[in-house]
Amino acid sequence: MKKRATTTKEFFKGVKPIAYEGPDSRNPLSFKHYNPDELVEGKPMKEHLRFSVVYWHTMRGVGADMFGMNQAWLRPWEKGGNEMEVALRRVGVMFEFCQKLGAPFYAFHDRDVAPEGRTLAESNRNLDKVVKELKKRQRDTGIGLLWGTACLFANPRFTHGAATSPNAEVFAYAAGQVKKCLEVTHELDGEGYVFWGGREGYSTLLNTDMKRDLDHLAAFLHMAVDYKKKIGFKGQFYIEPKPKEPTKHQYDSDAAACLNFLRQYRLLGDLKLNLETNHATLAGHTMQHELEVAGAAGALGSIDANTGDLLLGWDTDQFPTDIYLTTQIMLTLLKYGGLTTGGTNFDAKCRRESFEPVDLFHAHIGGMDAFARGLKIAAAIRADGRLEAFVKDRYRSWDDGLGRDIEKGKVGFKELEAFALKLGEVRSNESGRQEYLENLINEFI
Ligand code: XLS
Ligand code: NI
Ligand code: NI
Repeated sequence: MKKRATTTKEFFKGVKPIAYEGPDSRNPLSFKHYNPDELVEGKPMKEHLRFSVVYWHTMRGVGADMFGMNQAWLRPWEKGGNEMEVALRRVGVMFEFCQKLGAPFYAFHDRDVAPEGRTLAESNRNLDKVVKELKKRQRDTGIGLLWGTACLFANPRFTHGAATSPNAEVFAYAAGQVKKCLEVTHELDGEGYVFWGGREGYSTLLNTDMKRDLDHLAAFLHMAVDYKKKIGFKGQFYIEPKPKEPTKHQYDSDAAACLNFLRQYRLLGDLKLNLETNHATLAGHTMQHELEVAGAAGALGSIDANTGDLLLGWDTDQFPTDIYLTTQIMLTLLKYGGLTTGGTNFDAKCRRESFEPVDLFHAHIGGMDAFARGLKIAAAIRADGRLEAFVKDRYRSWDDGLGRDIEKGKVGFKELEAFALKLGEVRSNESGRQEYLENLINEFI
């Protein structure tokens, strides 16, 4: 049998597989806290965290910003050959990176992995060629696809949105693109599929029929759900909230808005939420708030791990290094049973100034260590039990008597008025002890 010769060129020379060396190590290319097989609450860290590397920033980032739309970096592996040749070469780079990092998953947009052609048919053909290579590398390395998604925001045809474009032809084009991307995600055994409404919103209400836009967006998602069933794709669907940027307002503005939309259009059973820290803060919330909103609705699916900058007002997509943030995230994730189909997806990019390939390793290692610490700290807080006990005790008036009767729906306004009249005045209100609790958390950090 003739064996196909595989190119095993090494792109990150000088970087060995990143190993756990413990907190005393001074090696920047090692984990100080992320120890994949270490058990936390009886489960290996790697299964709690399910790290994922994104194609768009890590492979396709060029260091561009609003005042430098030009390509600030040209990675060594991007040099030489036509677009398709580079796309195929890049697959090897991506898998080498994930393998050396020890990331079990990756994620992509269709247009990150393969160049867009002159027609949808040509784009599909390009995609098929790269998918073959992706599939092969997945098989060779055991690295899996966390989720796929379609880029429905970069090409000028999507200037007015995709599913919410005022032009039905654009809707059709987007549907064709998502159909293909679902097939490809299925082919690659993706664990999920994400809908991020890049331009599904408006820049001015003067030219917008909001009701119609929302109906169209729901119709689009229903078609996707139908098609998913048709092809037998079992991955989880997610919707990713973001309030603005690139548009002034995006319909999927935050977790609560998404849940309301999904509920109104009877889609709640089919989609969970993929929550991103920088989107939460753009919406005026904390990431933990968004996770709690989703968790309470049984819709907590996956996270895009990054962070914004307090002094910059846009989606800067920085790598998360703040232990307080990762602790809060892990506290809520553990409370709701942890990640199952979802993962900790680094939708994050190096700063324009950090232009060397090795910076990609520093960035991901830092993010993984920050989450590992957050996980361990959250587990320690839970094992200690004081925080949970405090909250439970704060609500104790609901555990029996009056409170239990209210929760059970046994009493109405009439009975409660009678109770209040007899009571005269509420007997005691207790301190919320915010400062005490903040100190308590700091005991563990
Ligand atoms: C952009 C989004 C995007 C999605 C995938 O702000 O975070 O990267 O995660 O389309
Ligand atoms: Ni994202
Ligand atoms: Ni984002």
